[in-house]
Amino acid sequence: MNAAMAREGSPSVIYRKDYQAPRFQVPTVAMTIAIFPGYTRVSSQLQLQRSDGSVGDLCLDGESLQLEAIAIDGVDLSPDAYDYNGSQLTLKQVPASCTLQTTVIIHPEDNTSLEGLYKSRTLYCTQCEAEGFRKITFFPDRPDVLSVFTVTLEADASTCPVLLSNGNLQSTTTLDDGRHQAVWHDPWPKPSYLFALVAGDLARVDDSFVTASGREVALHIYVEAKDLAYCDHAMASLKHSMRWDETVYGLEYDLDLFNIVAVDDFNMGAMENKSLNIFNTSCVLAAPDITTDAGYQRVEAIVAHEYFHNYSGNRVTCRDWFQLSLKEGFTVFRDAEFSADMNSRGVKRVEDVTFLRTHQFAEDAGPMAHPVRPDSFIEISNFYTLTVYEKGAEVVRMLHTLLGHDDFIAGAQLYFKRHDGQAVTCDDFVTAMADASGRDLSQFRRWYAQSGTPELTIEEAYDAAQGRYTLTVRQRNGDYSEPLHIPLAVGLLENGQPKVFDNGSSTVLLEVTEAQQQFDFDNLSSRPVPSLLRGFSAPVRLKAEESSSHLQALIAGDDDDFVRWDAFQRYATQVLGQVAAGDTLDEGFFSAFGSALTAIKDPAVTAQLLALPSEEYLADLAAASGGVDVFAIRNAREQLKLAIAQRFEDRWRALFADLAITGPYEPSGPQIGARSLRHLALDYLAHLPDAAVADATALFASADNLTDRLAGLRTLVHYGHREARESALTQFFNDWHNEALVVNQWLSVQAGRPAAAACDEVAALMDHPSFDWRNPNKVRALLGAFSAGNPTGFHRTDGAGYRLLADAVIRLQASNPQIAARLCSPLTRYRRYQHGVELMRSELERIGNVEGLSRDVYEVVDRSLSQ
Ligand code: B3K
Ligand code: ZN
Repeated sequence: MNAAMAREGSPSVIYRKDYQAPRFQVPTVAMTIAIFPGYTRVSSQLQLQRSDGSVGDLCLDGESLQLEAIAIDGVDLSPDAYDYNGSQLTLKQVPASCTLQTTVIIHPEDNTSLEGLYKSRTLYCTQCEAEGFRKITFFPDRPDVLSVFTVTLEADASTCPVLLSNGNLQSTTTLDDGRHQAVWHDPWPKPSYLFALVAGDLARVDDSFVTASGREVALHIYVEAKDLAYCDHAMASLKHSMRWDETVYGLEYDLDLFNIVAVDDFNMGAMENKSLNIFNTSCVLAAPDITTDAGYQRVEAIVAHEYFHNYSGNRVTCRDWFQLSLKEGFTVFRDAEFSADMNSRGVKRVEDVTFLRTHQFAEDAGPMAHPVRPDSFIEISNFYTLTVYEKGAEVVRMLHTLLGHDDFIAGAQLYFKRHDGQAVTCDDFVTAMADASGRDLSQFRRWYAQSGTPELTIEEAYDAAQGRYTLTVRQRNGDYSEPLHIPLAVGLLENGQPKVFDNGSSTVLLEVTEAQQQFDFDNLSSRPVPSLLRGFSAPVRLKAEESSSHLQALIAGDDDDFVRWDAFQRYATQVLGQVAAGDTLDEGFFSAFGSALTAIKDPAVTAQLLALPSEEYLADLAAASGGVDVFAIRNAREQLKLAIAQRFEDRWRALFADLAITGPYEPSGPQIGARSLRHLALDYLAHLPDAAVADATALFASADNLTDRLAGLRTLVHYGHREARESALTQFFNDWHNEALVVNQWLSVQAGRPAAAACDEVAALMDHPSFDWRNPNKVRALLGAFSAGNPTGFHRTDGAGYRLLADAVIRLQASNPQIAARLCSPLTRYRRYQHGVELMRSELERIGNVEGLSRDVYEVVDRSLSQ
């Protein structure tokens, strides 16, 4: 514990090892939720059954509820029969089987945490995962209590004509005083975190889907009337997801209605509430002028992700929140495979690996490092992390790789069948995989328990006389001594060509299970070049031979998209080192670059190949070897970009001209690929003095879609002179100020300008009428983009960037603790930098000293200061 923060009443730590099964079950719940201006009355009837059949105390969660009435089996309780301390309600001597009735008042209008029932603009909506239901009513608010819910909603009919909850609509009734009521019943038992309601004035898009067995499911997307034209892409994505889950996993939707509702103020992307998914508008609305290419793909992926949760999460849920990756890791794996099937598999894999290596690896090396299945937490909201989601998905992917597709699907089907309607653990998931495949996965389970990124060192040897090639593999797992079970997919290039193995493929799977292990390959007449970790078969840091000849051979001849891309990244990283050291640059790199630039098969692949490693990724590499100097990283990267722009200026110009799309905008693979390479060309050209201003201005002015318009704007703002920058920004805002999602992009482009002055501009934008502290999208677009995506601005040497962020965290920590805690993370990694360490630390201390600091922020700050 950090001394500065140790104080009385510090939030307590919850441990996985302390798990106890619930004492009471709640088979059914009936709730009436009556919404009035300024307050809402919630009456609940819980059917309670004590698991061991005895009489005893009952403890229910309830956060800041105003209790109006409480009764058991219709008899009001006297004040000495219960105790409510503001977060827990304790009832004495409760019968083994009874009905508890409570009535409470809550105030959604004042709920700025966006957890529980709250108001987003004119709309009432809920977010209950993980522990928001306790802000609505008294309940055992834990995922292993599953109940059948019947929900009666009441509200004013003119302001809230739409009343939605989970399951099927049973009845609607007109009441007195212009009010009305709807009754919803969800036949599937579910934990409280999947409860949802929506009340407001919404328009709706209708469609339907016929399941494999011939049932018709009504599909509705609810949005504000002004957004009705923006729902087609989400609807198409939903239907594709439903079909895909039937085809690949044999899973059919299990109700006759599926609703999606879009809300403006939302802490994350979306939420998988049973049959009533609630989405951040940014993850559901799509149209060429308001959505980028990446945005279209994100909508598709998130719609799929939430839909897939209907089985991986809802039908089979988590026993406790330590098991979060059970549903999240698995569902991210499922949505990634869906996106790979819908679009380009190789491109998707490289995108995901880039994201993981840049952000999850950094998390795993920082103060918030934790295993995929954490052992303890103070606030569960802090553990919706890249480790639980993305590394968790990699762990599931490794199972898929080790078992093969058919056995993996058999394992998944066994898991869904065996545990339908249950709340289970990550161990149960692996057991189903082991049982279905007959594989021993006992060592594999360590992936769930050990934090940090494993390091795999591979050495090679060739015995020409025997024709034998040997790979020696060593694994290191930080402080852990027990080796992991690592699938290592390998290929060999013989004379520049991928060798075809006895299995008929150019890949063999090696299973690394020991700290050090050797693998022999025989009958090789010449020394091969190894193609390692094909498809990024395990989430590890790979250390292997990196001579230019090796890298060149892989770039020229390998047939694995990931390995070719990774070889380019390694090569570029080496050359960036040469730039930084003032050494002569490796000509081989430029010739590999030139070849890739002339022989283009798939522009999307080429664009990924020829984009230099990001500053953030380079920072992660530097952190592992002596400390990060963000300015040195940027300088080297900009210099190399200039060199590349100069050498290939003609080619970049030709590409910029040739890749222009003449037809109407489509978010299709070929168009997205062409645009991404074209924008890369513009980005390189922008490094030539003033050369790209005309191109960027023309692109900005003539664009018929946001992707092009934003590429033009970003180039002008990041590389143009002041006049060009300001006039483009003014025009963009004037044209799009009515589209909130587009304004977010406008904020992000400015927050990302790589200059010390960006800090002052961000400060000024916080006072701009379009900025809104209550709206997480705005906070992320401005402060998130600045602190996590603009190293030059954020790390400016006078510490103003750190101060700005700390001020924002302090301002938000009480009103929206979740967003405040997330916002902190760029400060928490202060130890990895060569500069600014003390400045960052003192800002963290300033946050830590705030009186009554929220649990969320406390945990993040305390962990970073006491690391
Ligand atoms: N399950 C939700 C995340 C809830 C976050 C709560 N703090 C969205 C998702 O992963 O699908
Ligand atoms: Zn999820």
